[in-house]
Amino acid sequence: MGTTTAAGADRVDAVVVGAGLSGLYQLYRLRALGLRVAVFEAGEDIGGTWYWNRYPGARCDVESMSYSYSFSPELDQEWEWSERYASQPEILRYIHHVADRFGLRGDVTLRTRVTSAAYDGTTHTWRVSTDTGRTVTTRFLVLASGCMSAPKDPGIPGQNSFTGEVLHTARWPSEEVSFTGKRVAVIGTGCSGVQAVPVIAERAAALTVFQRTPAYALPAHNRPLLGAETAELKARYPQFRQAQRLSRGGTVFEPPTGSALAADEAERTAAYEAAWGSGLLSGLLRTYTDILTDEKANATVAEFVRSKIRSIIDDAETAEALSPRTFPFATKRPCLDTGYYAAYNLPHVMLVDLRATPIETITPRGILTTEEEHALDTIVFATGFDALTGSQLAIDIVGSAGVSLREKWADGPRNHLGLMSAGFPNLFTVLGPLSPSVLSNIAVSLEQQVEWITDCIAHLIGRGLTEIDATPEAEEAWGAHVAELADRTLYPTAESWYMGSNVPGKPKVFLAYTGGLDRYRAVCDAAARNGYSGFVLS
Ligand code: N01
Repeated sequence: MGTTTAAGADRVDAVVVGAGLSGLYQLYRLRALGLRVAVFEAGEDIGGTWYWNRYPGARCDVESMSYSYSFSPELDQEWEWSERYASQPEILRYIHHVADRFGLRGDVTLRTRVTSAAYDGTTHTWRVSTDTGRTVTTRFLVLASGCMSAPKDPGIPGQNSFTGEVLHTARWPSEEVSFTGKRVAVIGTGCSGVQAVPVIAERAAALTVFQRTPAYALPAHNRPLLGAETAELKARYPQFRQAQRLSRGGTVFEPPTGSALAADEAERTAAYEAAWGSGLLSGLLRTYTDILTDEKANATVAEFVRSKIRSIIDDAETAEALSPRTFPFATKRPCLDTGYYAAYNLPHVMLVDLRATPIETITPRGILTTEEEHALDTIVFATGFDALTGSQLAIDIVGSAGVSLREKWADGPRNHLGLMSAGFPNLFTVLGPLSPSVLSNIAVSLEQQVEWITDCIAHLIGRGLTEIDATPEAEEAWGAHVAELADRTLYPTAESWYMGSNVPGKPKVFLAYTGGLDRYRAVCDAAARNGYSGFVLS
């Protein structure tokens, strides 16, 4: 028998998986349609990415006044960001504020992981099951389970044998972790490792960083925000938000017009210096049109970053080991750092280059490389995620023909517009594969997708329809289009999580839409305007 609150009901109109930024906004929108919505969240609290990734130094790499919801002008005016780039605790406070302000918590069930979902074609409903034994029947199912939320198994021999403390940046405990007097290892030098290293270095007795592939890390130039500048932006927030929505990546900037190769060296260096000084993650990418499409143009930026690394690091051998040379600039996501390279000048911070001396095994006492055993008290895994598809495939989802999503996506994700996969009616994804998601300011992307999904559901309800499904033809065409656009760039040349290369056995497919959020929005809007072309409604 049904109950009155959606959180405890066994029959609802919509189930949303995940109570991060996407899931909470989806809840807000669907509730505004008058639907009964149940949100399931695996964490002990809301916040998603910003709940789980509470490692020291965790901070957003998009400016705080851009990386926030835009749907409420009142919220925009009342919330005060304290820093140019918000720290994890501040973003989590913001998410809590939003949940309270809009009364969202009541429909969220915490500590509950969705484990399976099966579609019943006779009743046009999903039967959703959780690890707490709940089963809920729903017409609509929205996966807002995150694009970087399934931590990757580091897959290092002996990793469970270590007797000291083991931490993962993406599963950081909520209680204080003390590094005082400890010998600490960080494995992994992607954005998480790059942010954590300088902060752990301040606290630990000794820090050893185990690096397999060096990253391109750019200075954040983070600083407190001045009241006058937030007031100035707030005065024109509506226009700013609109410009974000219409922009290519969800941040506002003047697009470049010229080729890096058409500029002479002095001109290029001046442009790169200005970009380096801007503290923007995409500053260098915005200098010229061909940084991501032309190897030679890209090489000029890559060498510029390496020259910066050499200028910061005292020891030439360490500087060289930290210099990325195996993939073009930005084909793996660059990192925004505060004091990362300078940390290696500290006497108690050491770099182990795993290309030269790979890890043989983790032992009860520490980490054994081909060269030596490093005795340790704490190991921090900053080894990344099974990105974009991981959180969806962690759920056993079975569609209308009895085929599972895992079977269907065995050779890579297939969907239309990154939103729906054929054979899985009424199942929508926010920030999923083959959408702009990770290549954009996700705060803007998620609003666009949530709003499209909400409008679609309203359209169905308004016309007394019960089902929407992507057509196999549209899905085929979308997959080919996404791949074709990616192939025009340098992205597929790198072994990256964008390509699924970081997870053994994962199909190597470029997982994001490179055409830009502006173009993507136009395609999605056109599909809706044309009566949801590429979809079958019944
Ligand atoms: O993960 P990563 P991340 N032995 O996959 C290494 C977002 N993010 O958590 O490159 C040894 O980038 C691996 O080496 P390699 C952002 O989108 C944003 O750091 O595979 N090393 C690599 O160095 C980012 O891109 C922020 O050779 C192993 C590292 O671990 C994404 O999340 C902050 C290994 C993993 O890097 C992922 O970042 C943090 C092994 N067995 C994250 N396995 C912001 O600033 C893996 N590695 C907002």
